[in-house]
Amino acid sequence: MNTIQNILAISALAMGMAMPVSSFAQAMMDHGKMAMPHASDAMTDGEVKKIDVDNGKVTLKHGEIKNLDMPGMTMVFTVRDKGQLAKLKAGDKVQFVAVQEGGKMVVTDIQPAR
Ligand SMILES: [Cu+2]
Repeated sequence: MNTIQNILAISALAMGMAMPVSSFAQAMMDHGKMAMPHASDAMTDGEVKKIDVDNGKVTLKHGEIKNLDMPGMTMVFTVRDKGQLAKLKAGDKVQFVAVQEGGKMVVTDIQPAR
């Protein structure tokens, strides 16, 4: 092994030892951020305008959705669990949680307002 190869081998070894630790720490932090439920995932108030059980869609007139940075409006959401629509009807006041998923707005939970 000549000197150049030696230096390359040593620096590769040094980088190999240093890199995984920092990227592991970074991955842990990112993962923690993603997995932790946000305090801002609180439920949003809304009113049911229209329900499409077959397609799992609901039209909601909603208040400000803080976690999506969205002002109040009337819009269509996809509901993750279609079964949750069975107990709702147009005119019902609801509380719901919406997230952005693959460019779509998805309601992950929807309950009659108390
Ligand atoms: Cu909206």
